[in-house]
Amino acid sequence: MTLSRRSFIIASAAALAPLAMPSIVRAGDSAKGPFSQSKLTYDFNALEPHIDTKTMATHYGKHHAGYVRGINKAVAAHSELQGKSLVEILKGLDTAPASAQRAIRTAGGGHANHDMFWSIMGPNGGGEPIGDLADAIGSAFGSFKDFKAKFEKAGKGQFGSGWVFVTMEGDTLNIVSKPNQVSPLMEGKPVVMGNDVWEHAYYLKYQNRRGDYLDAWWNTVNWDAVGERFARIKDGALI
Ligand code: MN3
Repeated sequence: MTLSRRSFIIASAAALAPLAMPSIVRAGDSAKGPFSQSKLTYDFNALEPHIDTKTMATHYGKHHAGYVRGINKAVAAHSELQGKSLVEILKGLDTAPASAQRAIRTAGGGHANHDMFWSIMGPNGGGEPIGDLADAIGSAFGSFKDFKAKFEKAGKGQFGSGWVFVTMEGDTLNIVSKPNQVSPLMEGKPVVMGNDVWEHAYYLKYQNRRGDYLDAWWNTVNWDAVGERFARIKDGALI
């Protein structure tokens, strides 16, 4: 085998590796810290057919990894941010050094939003919430069906890139959409759950049909994981 042929095979194997990875995925090249991607607890193909494998691999491995690099770079360049948690950094956006605010708003928000997003999905998703979370959804929105309709409407109505979130405001759940990578944590509001409505989250499979993606996405939601977040938020955690 020639050297170039051998190099080609090695390069090809490396290019395919993300798709063939086992359930625990390494955090990419964000090892310099302080922040790193939470490891996925499922394979890139685990959310098929609702979210396709290639979208998952690119979204986790490229988009999210880029946000982590961006916030780590901002922390390295600003001693005022060092030693703080991501939530503290996001909450302190308005008082952060002016030269760091753009990175916090985009990369910092992007890291928090995506870590939340991966954590509330899974291969056995779908169905309905139970217990306290179901009760809170009922009191805030009337019914689970009404909640879903309102969430999808907010996701569809977000012009351009952004997110739709369920936040906790006082004792009540609320649905808000935000542009780009803005996080409700920047206003001190905890995020119970959320869906990414950037085109990179769905375009390969759904093209311009954001509504179809929003509708299919419910099949990926791990309500146990959302319920755990809700319980932690009720206990006072800002996540
Ligand atoms: Mn995204």
